[in-house]
Amino acid sequence: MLTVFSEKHRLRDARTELYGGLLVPPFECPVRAEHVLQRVRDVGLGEIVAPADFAIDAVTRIHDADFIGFLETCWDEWEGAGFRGEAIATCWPARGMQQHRVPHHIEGKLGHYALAAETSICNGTWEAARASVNVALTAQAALRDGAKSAFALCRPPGHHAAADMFGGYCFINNAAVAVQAFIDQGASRVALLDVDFHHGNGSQAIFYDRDDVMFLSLHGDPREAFPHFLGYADETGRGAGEGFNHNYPMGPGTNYKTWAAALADACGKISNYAPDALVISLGVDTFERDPISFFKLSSDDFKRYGATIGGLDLSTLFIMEGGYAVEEIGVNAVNVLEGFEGR
Ligand code: OKP
Ligand code: ZN
Repeated sequence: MLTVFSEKHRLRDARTELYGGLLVPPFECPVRAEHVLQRVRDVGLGEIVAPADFAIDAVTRIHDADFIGFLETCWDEWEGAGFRGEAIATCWPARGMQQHRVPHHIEGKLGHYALAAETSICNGTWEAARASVNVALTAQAALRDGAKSAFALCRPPGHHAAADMFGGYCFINNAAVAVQAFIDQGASRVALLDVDFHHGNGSQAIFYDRDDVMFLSLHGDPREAFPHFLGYADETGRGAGEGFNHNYPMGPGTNYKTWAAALADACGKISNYAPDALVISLGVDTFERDPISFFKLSSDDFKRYGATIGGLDLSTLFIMEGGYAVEEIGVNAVNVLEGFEGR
């Protein structure tokens, strides 16, 4: 399987994450992608290529132009305002306040566009996010050109990013942009299956009203896990999209047996939908030793479920999302790809 990777991911190297009331080194760090790349090499998964440059238009098919403008200039505006740390949102348009007026001051803009406070914006964040979506689009183009599968080794991740919101370590929704590219190239239906530990709130929101994209997510119950305010089982879609959104929230300690049963159910729905392409939001933070998650999958389980996804026999694009047990992230992510290939 082809892997697409950009060294520009290293430009996303924040010093701080707000965690438990402390500013700690971010869980979402550059070495994650390097370990995955090393494992791709070690097992000889296939060719590794750098991304092509895509016009921003593919991104603004999903994201609002003003939000993209904000990401581009946020760091300069923050520095220009005289702040000395990294850019962190500290106030929001909470209940009863104005949701739709975008403030002029960067502090207000951050609150308008952020969904959470853990994700600091620093110099280089925009360039890395831009490269990450180019990775996704390059892998997508390989499928358009006839490849049966491809691996977009994206970093930073994307599935929490909505049309006009960043957070949860995500800025541009790489998977959503790739899904839209398939549709724009003529696909009638695309399935987006999110196996990251966290609910893909951004992806869900982006496609919630649509029947040409089925979104399915297996994740930690939002009552117990980030992003806390979306991802319940009764969120099934809206309008034309009713019945095309499927959430599988699961509780603390969920083991492979339970998780795999949810995956089997999701795969049945994907099969019936008969999509022209399948996009996988591949987070491996379902791992038993992940430092911020509570599922109990072993490294072998990743190979097992890769085979299950392979059994769908669909054109499949893997998009890297989370996974914070950095020593094991390479084995776990590539196990999914090897399982998919029947290795
Ligand atoms: C990004 B991705 C944990 C707080 C978690 C943010 C998690 C973002 C995960 N106590 N805060 O879905 O892997
Ligand atoms: Zn995650």
